[in-house]
Amino acid sequence: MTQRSAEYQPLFRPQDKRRVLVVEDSKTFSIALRQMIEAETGLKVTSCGCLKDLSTAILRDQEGYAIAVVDLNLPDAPNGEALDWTVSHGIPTIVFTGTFDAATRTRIMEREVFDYVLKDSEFALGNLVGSVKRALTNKETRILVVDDMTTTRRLLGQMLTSQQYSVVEVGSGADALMMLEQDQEIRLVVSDYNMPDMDGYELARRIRRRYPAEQVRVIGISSSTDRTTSAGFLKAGAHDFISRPFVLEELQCRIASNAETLLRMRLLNDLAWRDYLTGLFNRRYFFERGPKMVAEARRASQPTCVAILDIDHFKLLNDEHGHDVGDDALRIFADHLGTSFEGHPHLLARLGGEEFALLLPGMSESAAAMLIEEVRIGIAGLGMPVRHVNLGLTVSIGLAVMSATDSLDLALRKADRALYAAKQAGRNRLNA
Ligand code: GH3
Ligand code: MG
Repeated sequence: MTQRSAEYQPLFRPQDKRRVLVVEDSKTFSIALRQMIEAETGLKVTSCGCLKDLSTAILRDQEGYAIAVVDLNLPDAPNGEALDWTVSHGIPTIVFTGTFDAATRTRIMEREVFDYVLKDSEFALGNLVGSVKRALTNKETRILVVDDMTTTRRLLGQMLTSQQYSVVEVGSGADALMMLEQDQEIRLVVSDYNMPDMDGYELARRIRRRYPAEQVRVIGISSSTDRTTSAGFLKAGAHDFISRPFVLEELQCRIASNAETLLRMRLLNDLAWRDYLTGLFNRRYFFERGPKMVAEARRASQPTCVAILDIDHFKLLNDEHGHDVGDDALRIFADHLGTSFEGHPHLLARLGGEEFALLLPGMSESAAAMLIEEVRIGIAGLGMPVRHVNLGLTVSIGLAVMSATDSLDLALRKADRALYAAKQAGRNRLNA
């Protein structure tokens, strides 16, 4: 089974500045929605009670609206005009409505809305907030659509794009396997059954052989009326099946439930493998993934370097500014390290406290020393401002190049000895 080299990215992203637009004339609903959405998504809500307010809100918009929640019946817009406004301004929209019939459904569906939620029970608000959260997280799920028929492929791609997913399309099973190799962010494959080079079953089987289910899930689709088609897909390792022509709500729900399972798995992985304070990998992941990266480099006859980075006089910093500032400093320092090594194959982890480990596979000692030295000088120059106070933070680093037989453990001990010498020699320096 292939271990995809893409690392799990943490779900928490830099602060999203966009707002959520709520267009609702009932004050009670509007206030409750604002409170729930702000508490559960962390995004600020702009509330509008009528179409006039909505047009002003759209004109004044600075950061963009991530999603709009729109009531179909407003005092100055009784026929869903507010929905036309948000949709025509390219804002993904969830309809929140008390009236629902076949004609309303058709109207809503024609606008390619993200979702609709009925105000028909005490669960309505919870359902709506759930839908808002999905609209915000769906872009985290990249879906590969596989179908040799361009028109049907495009149509499905478009449906998924309006569901805010990140979508990639290919026209054959072979292209799908190649795309999965190239684009390690793909998590869900939605494949047609009938394709000339390889049918959907075969593709599902090959995907299952190469990737574990927590990395890539497969959903089969077919217009066949033969019910054994769905069974065939499931037997071949697919997780779900959707019949064509699609009932939009069914498609949405099935994709959403698979995407949610993937996100939950990722959250669990994050809990097991990430450090809670900095979001970097933890010691456990470093020793789980590190030896595999070393082995890959050895197979390619390339060297690997290991470094330990330890913040200088961190205890003093805690004593002087308090533990909370110390925590902030660790977060900012970790972010800085993360960005500094982007673009180079590497594995960075917080070993514990103010100590970080760095693995640089395929890099010679001189190249590693040059790269790390640049980072060290950058940190010393920056001084690490936290809460407007320049902490004057510096870092000492021990570097070791791995011999052909060194275990990761041994290489880290060598790096640790070099680090000790760097501290003895006066700190704020790299020692190899
Ligand atoms: P040196 O330059 O020799 O490395 O000295 P130091 O003070 O950095 O190292 P020492 O090992 O003496 O102290 C490390 C301090 O880091 C002690 C501990 O309280 C603090 N620390 C460890 N983990 C955390 C954390 O998660 N948050 C904060 N704020 N402090 C932490
Ligand atoms: Mg220290």
